[in-house]
Amino acid sequence: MKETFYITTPIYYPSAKLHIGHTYCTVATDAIARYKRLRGYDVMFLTGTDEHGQKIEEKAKEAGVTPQQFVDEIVTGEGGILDLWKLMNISNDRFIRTTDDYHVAAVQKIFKKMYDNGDIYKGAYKGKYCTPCESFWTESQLVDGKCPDCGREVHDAEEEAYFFRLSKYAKPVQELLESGTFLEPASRVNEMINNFIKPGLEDLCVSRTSFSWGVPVDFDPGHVVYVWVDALFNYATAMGYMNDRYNDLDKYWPNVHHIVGKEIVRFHSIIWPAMLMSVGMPMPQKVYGHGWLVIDGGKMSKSKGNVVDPYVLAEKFGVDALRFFLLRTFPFGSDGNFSNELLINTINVDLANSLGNLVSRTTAMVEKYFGGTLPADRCHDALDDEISAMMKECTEKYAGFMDAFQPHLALEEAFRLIGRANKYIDESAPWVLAKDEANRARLATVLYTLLEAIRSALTMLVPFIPESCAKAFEQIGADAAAQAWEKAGEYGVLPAEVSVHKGETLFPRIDAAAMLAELEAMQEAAKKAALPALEVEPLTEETIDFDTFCKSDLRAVKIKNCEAVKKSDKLLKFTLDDGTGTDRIILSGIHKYYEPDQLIGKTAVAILNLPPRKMMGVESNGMLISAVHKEKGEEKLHLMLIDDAVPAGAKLC
Ligand code: ME8
Repeated sequence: MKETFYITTPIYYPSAKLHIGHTYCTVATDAIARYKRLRGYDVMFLTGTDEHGQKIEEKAKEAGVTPQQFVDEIVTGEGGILDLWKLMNISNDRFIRTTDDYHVAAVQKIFKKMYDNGDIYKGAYKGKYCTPCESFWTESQLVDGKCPDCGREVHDAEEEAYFFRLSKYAKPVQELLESGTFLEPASRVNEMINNFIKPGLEDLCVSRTSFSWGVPVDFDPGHVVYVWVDALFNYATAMGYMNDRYNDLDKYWPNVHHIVGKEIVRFHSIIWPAMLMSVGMPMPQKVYGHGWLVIDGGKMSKSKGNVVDPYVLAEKFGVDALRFFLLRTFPFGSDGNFSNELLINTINVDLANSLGNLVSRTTAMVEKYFGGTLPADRCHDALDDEISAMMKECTEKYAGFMDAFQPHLALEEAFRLIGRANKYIDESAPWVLAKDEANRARLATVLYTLLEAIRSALTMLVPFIPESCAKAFEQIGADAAAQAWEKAGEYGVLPAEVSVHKGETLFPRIDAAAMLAELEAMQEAAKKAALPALEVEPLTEETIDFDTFCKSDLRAVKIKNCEAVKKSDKLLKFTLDDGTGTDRIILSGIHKYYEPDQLIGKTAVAILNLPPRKMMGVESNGMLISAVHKEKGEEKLHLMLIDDAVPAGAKLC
């Protein structure tokens, strides 16, 4: 029987569309799951969505739909989370939604079980609550008076609530954290112990009465289960814990590995083990806390105008290139600074130049010198032995890194081999060998060695760029048997008379300047789209008395003439009939909105008793009244024009 390997991503909040940072975790987990399948494991890869909680309830209200409708749209709607994972070629075996009936019923049973065994009790909660994070905090946990997780404002909250005896589990959880490799990277262990366990674990508030979008506590109507209790148990209910929908718990549970972002390590490495201890479940094998993708050191967001939409990036660069970039560039345990320049550079250097060129040069030479099929004659030398030794060494090291959840280091091994193979082309100079018939066996050997090195590298790259590898395997003539992991480090696997099939360019080189300009234009458009459609200035709160208002001499004026002021691109000079019989000159900075001819003959409104003001050498005596507002951030202006039946000089009051 195959050994099992169970791996999970966090289940995502469908409170908004996902950005490229969310994609990072799922792509990494996918690469590890694919690698384990390649190694022959019986893999269970679970992902899903975490659909309850106050934030979702509020967002649904704002959108004027029910919470269920709201989450359905983001999870299953067009361009939603399910579509995104399909697009990104995510190979999950199961998908759980916490609104699934079987999960809801199971969470009720789990809650009751912990209540019955005395680990959940009723009390009253007073504390600081962070709505976006749905977390209560104590005063001492706040950072500068704000939520320690997200840095946002918290507010006082009090409610009757159920509590989980987290304090009871402080010692066994600390022992678990200190033993072996339950939590990685190791730096996160000290963080958890020093920041959370040593200051003293307090019991955890595990029910809410202030909103209703959650799993109801069935023995106490009005209470809903705290979203994190509901969410964490997804990993078990999706395997059949406390339900009949699935029956895989015994098979997969002992080998469960949780991949999570750093900000939710606390939930997974302290609260989760404590609750599992309470219900008598074995501990997971591992929690791995990866870093964050940031932009200029800060969080990603659409309002910053960043193109962080994975749909856009996948369309521009290709799914495989995007998957590759995420895992090649950033050490998995640390934060990484995302930028479009880095993305383009990684694709050009690693995929277009190193890998793409190696495949296209090699297959082109097999076609050019041998019509596409190598002859069986061989003539080996020490360089071939070096490549073959490296295939073995790199694949072994790669496996060690993948097993340790270090995809960036594993990829380094694949590219060490690719780099060596490119150098081997220059050292062997096939184009020189091709000049002499006597070198035919040596030339065939050089090309065969190259095909073997490519095959070995592709086997390592399959979990990261599966579709491109399938095409490249076809191009180098590697059948399914030659793609097996067991053969990855072996030399001599392709048939001696292997045939290549030169195909499309795997990774076209990207014109960095043009692409950056295109992305920048998109960013600007996104920024604009995020601005409010219409903005008017808030009303002035300060009042003025009636007499003060009456001091403003507002009059109807006829526009007799209008012309642009020389050397000014803003100012228009108006000659006005104000009813006195003497022309009045007013300058107005509205040329951006009107051509002079448009306004001649119209009736406008002006305030006349302002002190004279000189602009561009011309004296202005008053001000024309306009209406101003903003549309998508852009200032709009309408000159106040009134009925032409109103005579010049009529007072407005
Ligand atoms: O936390 N870079 O859901 P979520 C890297 N529902 N990873 C990022 C990221 C970024 N910029 N932004 C978010 C939740 N993530 C809970 C999980 S599990 C029982 C419940 C990661 O949608 C984040 O670290 O807010 C987390 O691991 C995942 O995306 C889901 O975040």
